[in-house]
Amino acid sequence: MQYTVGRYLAERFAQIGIEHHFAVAGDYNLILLDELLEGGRTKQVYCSNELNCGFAAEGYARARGIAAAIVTFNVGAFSALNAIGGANAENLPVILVSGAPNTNDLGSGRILHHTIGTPDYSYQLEIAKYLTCAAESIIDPQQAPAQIDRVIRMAVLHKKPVYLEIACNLSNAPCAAPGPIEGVIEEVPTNHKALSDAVDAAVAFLKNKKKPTLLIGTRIRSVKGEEAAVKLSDSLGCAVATMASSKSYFPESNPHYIGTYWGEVSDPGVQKVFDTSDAMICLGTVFNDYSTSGWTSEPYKKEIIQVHPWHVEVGGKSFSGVHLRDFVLALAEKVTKNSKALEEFKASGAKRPEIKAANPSDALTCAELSRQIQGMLNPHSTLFLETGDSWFHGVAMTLPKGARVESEMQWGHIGWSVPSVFGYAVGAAPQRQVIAMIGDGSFQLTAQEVAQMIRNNLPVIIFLLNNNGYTIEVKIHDGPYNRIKNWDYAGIIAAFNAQDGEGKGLKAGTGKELEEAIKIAVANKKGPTLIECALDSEDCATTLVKWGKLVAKANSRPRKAD
Ligand code: DPX
Ligand code: MG
Repeated sequence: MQYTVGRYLAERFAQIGIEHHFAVAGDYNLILLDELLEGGRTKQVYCSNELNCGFAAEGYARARGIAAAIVTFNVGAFSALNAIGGANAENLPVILVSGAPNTNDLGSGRILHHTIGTPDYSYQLEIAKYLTCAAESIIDPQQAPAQIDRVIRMAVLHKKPVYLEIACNLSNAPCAAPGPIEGVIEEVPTNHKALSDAVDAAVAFLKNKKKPTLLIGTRIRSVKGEEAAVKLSDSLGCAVATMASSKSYFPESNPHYIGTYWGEVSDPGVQKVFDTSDAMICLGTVFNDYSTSGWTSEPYKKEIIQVHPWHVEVGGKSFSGVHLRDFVLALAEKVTKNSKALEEFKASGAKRPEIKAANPSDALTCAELSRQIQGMLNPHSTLFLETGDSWFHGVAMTLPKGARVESEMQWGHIGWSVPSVFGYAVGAAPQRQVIAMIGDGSFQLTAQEVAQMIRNNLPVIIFLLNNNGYTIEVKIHDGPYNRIKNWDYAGIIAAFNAQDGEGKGLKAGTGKELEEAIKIAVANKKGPTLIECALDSEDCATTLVKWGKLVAKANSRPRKAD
């Protein structure tokens, strides 16, 4: 078979596990979409707009490890780039492919549609370079295979998004056939000298420490270090906590697990154990203003062992070329058991407060909503937590083994979860139960993507927390801008269904109504079910109020005098 640029790309997609790619059509990418389809090895899934297309790919990457989104020039790509920034922040390899001007127009001085009206079309590539770890413009079919392979390699190695633009007259241009995929995706091996020196330094650091602890951060997932962390905790016997953004990245059923470390809003008893630990081992952690509750807890200011995806810092020395997983496994072989932190935690008797069942006919509260969602979770559940009060309810839940949580706490784009949960459901195994907690304000940004869940018969269950506005913002800094126009959220599903959809829209105003709605949602396997949950606008997690005040204080620090 004669390969073309588009078919070469399709073949590479199939070889790296991209069984579906997400797309919005436009005249700069139509031939490319044809070529991708004709290869027949990757399916096309359509989105309502390019922001959603980028986030759908981001969600697919959460389920499958890598994803692709295909968009048109400027008008499409610029919307998608927001989601690509998110994929970068969240360490998810997404390949963004944009159709681009015809090669005959390059350097011609002509003005093209969808551009800002200058004859220089290079600005999209330049912007993409800031947001990705590799960006290429294909203007010659002969060079296309090497360019495509280079961006894929960078995405796989760095677990970050990449960008390709393909001149619209080149997608069907003949090019070389793809060689073995191994040469593109093979991992770089850890450097043995750096590894053994890093492990020796860590063992020396831990030697006279009284209370080691293990903290799990977001980057552990992208480098597949989760099982290694369990081994290290077994050898060390210490207490383990996850950060809020890494909930579910360490099994909560494991006897070493004590809860979420989130500064002042940590799970009961966890902050004390970690703040008094003299040897925190931080695996893939990222500390920002949100995760430190407005800089009120800054664990990285202590002496710690900081393990990044590809380098380790310990005892005042930095070791590059050491893969997180290799370091953790090698350290697990050498550490001495020290269960002091875990014993101290157990002796404190601290545990997550149990939520008591509400009177079934009382007005629904967010506590009752949390309790019922907690009751639904099983080993096959994945719970998406949208930015807002949902974070705090989800983080406080106890997860059965195998249950996963997805959130986007670094980028924090409200509306992320609707398209991301769509993309995730496209990529997830059929037995996965996909659930999302989404605030009313967030939903209004990207609601259209529920229509794509309907189109693809995906049984996603959405809990729409209708508290009449931006409650998290109310707690950070209130004003009239935190009130939003109410929608008939459950009612929109009928509009999206039109003549052939199988989505369901339900309303719950009491605990009893919620219980009934959940039963219907669980039984609906032919499409999404949205349960609109009526909540009082002041009703939110107590941790949100506490955290909101701390973040507000950090945001309003006066400028320091010169
Ligand atoms: C904003 C946020 O209704 O959730 O639980 O009521 O807060 P809660 P909602 O979804 O409201 C979300 C709202 C407006 N953040 O409280 S968190 C600012 C913001 C953002 N992302 C984008 N624009 C604005 N995070 C894209
Ligand atoms: Mg709200």
